Amino acid sequence: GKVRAPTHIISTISDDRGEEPCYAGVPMSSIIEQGLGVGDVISLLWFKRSLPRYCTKFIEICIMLCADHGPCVSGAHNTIVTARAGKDLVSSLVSGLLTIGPRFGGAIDDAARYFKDACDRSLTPYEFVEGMKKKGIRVPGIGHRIKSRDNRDKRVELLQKFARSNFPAVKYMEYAVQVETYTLSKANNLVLNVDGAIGSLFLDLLAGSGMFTKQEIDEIVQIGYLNGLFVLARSIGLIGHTFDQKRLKQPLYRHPWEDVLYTK
Ligand code: Q5B
Repeated sequence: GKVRAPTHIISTISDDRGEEPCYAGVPMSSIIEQGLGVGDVISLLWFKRSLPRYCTKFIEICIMLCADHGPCVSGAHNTIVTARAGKDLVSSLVSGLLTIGPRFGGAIDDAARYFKDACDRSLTPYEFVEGMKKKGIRVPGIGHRIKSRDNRDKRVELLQKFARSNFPAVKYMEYAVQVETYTLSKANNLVLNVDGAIGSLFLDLLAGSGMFTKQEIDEIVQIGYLNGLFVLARSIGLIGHTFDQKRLKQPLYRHPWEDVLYTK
């Protein structure tokens, strides 16, 4: 009989062996002919299924809203410094991407994990936030350097507005808002930030779309797919910052002495 040589790689998301590439079994021509967008491509390649239009639209809104947030944030700053050091596009991009983590942009997965656990266990916002404090963990998805109660993050409002009009349910988002109400009673800048809004709303997308089993949702949250949204989105801005610095022929960056506290 036929003997199948063992393979070194298993892959389940795409196939380029036929006449045209297929994403999760869907041929490229079908993706183009149906007029699908990047949200659909993400659905196929990350989630291995076609999601309803409101879900793919939500994904696209996340990408658009997180594409950039000015030159002063950690990622853009690193990219600008690297581009000005004469490095190439990929080096400038990855130096910015490497700042994405628990404090900057990479709190989406943890926000989803902690909000899901707390909401599923019916913890009150007080029990949840104070429990986190006892463990010495900052609530992921809460807090911002420049956004506050009086200077709300428009991106969060836009995401919430879209979800309220298009999602079947927004249970996790409402929970995150209750948590925000409690944290705002402690300090003005402890708002629900863009990471927290995406994390909680993606839980609602996963739970409410009827496209995922409970086990699949747990796996997505446990593996941590959602920071990928910020990484992908912010790459657009970081690439833009690289081109901007090159176009402006900016010289090598050196931080001014006056802005360093030299101390023993
Ligand atoms: N406190 C974001 O802190 C920041 C607390 C908290 C409980 C919290 C902080 C934080 C969780 C991680 C998170 C995503 C570091 C942020 C993003 C994308 C971005 C960025 C941009 C873009 C800001 C002052 C006091 C202290 C703290 C307490 C602070 N956060 N307590 N839970 N979550 N959040 N990151 O202002 O008693 O004085 O010791 O880690 O969700 O990254 O635009 O910039 O698009 O690019 O530096 O929007 O909130 O405040 O560190 O001085 O803390 O508040 O314990 O209390 P700050 P700190 P105490 S969105």
